[in-house]
Amino acid sequence: MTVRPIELVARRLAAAKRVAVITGAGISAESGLRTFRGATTADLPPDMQSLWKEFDPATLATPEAFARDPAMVSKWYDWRRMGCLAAEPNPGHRALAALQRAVEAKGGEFVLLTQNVDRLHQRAGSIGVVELHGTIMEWRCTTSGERMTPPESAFRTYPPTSPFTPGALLRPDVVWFGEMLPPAALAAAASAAGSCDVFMSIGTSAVVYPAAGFLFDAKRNEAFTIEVNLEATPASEFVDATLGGSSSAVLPALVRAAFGPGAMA
Ligand code: BJW
Repeated sequence: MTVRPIELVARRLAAAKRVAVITGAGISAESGLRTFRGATTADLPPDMQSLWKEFDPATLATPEAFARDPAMVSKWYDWRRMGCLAAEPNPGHRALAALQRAVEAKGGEFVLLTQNVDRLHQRAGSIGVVELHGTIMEWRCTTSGERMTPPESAFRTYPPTSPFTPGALLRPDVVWFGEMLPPAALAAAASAAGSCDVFMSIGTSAVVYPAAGFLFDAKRNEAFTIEVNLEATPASEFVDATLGGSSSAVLPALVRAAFGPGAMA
């Protein structure tokens, strides 16, 4: 009898003592948040249309873009922050929180690494999430580095000024291209990738480093590697199992197959 990939993966997950997961923008797509690559402009408000027509989102995620036009970049990030606040976690986020509970309930270790800045994993119940690219929910002073959580309404002016240092600005506490990832997050990710039995890569195009490299580190350490995505990525040919489809459908089915229907309750 042929074992379907989901059953094979479920068996591996159920047997694993240490599980590490990395997520990308795809897991939040069904919460209504846009991914970085392959985006369309149809659902954008009129004052943001030109931004997206003129720029690839990835080209706005640089310190150079912020230095050149802090008003435009901070407005774009604040618009995205409003979108994150309005979004709700979807069944994919909830399934990973359930997976963490199931693994930890049997004495195992679970680490969730995310490239996402939206905090939807935490709102779905995941604990100890490692934010590799920071979070849009906090902003920091461009001079002192002090952080704050802005109110749940848009800033009144762009760029927002820092309450910490006269004359300084606030910027989102995210990691832009060319910037270092938070050292503690990097260390946690390296440790998880180096010690897990199962490593899952979910909803990421697997092109941005160093995040994309953790799957290969895990594979070198003989972890069983799994990809969940709508499309093939540069990682696809290297993983041990591919679960094609939307993370909001695949992940709940996987958690039920591994730990029983009650695991998603
Ligand atoms: C679904 C789905 C559904 C849709 N279900 N799936 C080694 C080689 C080459 C270059 C480098 C390297 N090491 C470092 C670099 C440079 C650079 C880099 O990686 N460049 C490459 C792009 C070429 N990396 C960096 O600069 C990093 N810093 C660093 O390395 O510091 C040291 C250093 C300093 C100076 C010089 C050199 C080194 C920092 C990277 C920071 C990335 N920041 C961003 C923005 C964060 C803030 C923000 O949110 O705006 O992070 S860019 C953007 O891409 C964002 C994301 O986290 C990241 C990854 O994107 P992700 O999550 O994969 O999303 P998408 O849109 O790409 O893919 C979505 C996927 O979901 C698709 O596959 C869909 O099919 C799928 N999907 N719906 C399942 N329902």
